[in-house]
Amino acid sequence: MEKIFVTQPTLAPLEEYTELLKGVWSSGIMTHNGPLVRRFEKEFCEYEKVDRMVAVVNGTVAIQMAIRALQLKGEIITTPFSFIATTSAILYEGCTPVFADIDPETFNLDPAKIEAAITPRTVAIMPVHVFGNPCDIDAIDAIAQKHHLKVIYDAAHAVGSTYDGRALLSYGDVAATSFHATKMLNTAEGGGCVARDEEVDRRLRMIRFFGYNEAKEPEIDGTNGKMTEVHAALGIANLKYLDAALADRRRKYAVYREILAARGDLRFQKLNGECNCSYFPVVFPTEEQLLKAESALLRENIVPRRYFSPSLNTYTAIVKPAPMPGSESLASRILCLPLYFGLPEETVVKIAEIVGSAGRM
Ligand code: T4K
Repeated sequence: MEKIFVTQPTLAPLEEYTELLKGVWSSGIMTHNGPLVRRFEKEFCEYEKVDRMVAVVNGTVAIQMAIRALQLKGEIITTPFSFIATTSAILYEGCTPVFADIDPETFNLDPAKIEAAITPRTVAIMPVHVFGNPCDIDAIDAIAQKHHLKVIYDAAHAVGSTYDGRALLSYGDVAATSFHATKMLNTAEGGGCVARDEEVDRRLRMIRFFGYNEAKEPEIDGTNGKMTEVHAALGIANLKYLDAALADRRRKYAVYREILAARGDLRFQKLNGECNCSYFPVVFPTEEQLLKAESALLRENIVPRRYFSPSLNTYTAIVKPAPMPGSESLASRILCLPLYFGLPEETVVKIAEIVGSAGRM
């Protein structure tokens, strides 16, 4: 029996990708902000209706570059319920991550907890739109304005989500997204920064290219964050299928919800806007019940994932210990079920039925 993984990349037909590669082969332009990178940026902006996007090597570097472009030095308030990259990017840029706890309903940072974590050293807030679910943007904006803080959204999961009729990526001083193979839109490895300000966008473009300005003089301490033409070609090809992938995930998400709601003791993420439904997280009453459901799925060769466990504040080799009861409790009880374009609907039903009947008290 073939294994069913938590996700699979959404890929355009191979011929559509190779067609784009013909131009790369004939021109020999592989990288350095070539025509396909520029085209990917343009088409992505048109799709998301954002003014600008800087395509980079991956989502982690996108966050690092956002911190650098905003010239931040100090404490950045962030969520403990995320992938390690959110915290490690802050540390990598020489800043200090300070955790605030989450809203257990939306899984996103709780604005009240953000405000309580502010100190004289706080320079920014870095919330995550967890699983593509919009953060409480209005409350976060109000706190940022009141305390003169920058906001970088870790928008790794946010492509295709909207809030108040606008792309989720359009919010924040910078929104840093990921085009990793497992994301809604993929370039195999890749990421992007959407900056509100033209000047920040200019700095991002310099940082991506060793810190060089238009005259090829180093104006800023940069890095090599360039996306290649081969990766951009994949992004262009896959972008055409994003609408279909979004509709497909939303349909399967609804099927999961309907079947699993019947079990009565499971909780689901409270959505705060138009979520892309890129993941299907389900919260069990106890970790023991989660483990029973996970074992039942694994016996059928179905591989769910415990995103995000453990809670990042428990990684005390890299962060200062600080209890985060809301995040720790959620992290111990949450399981993401397989959800991707091409996953047959009868498999969704089968998975939901296994979880629906596994280890109920
Ligand atoms: N911020 C947040 C909130 C994030 O979630 C992430 C990344 C980042 C920042 C940083 O963005 P990047 O620097 O990665 O662009 C995965 C991804 O590696 C990672 O991108 C993602 N978040 C994280 C949540 O999940 P793993 O350890 O789960 O990956 P892996 O290899 O176990 O893949 C999961 C499943 O996907 C596999 O079971 C099969 C399938 N898969 C995977 C790959 C790599 C494929 O079908 N094809 C593939 O090529 O981390």
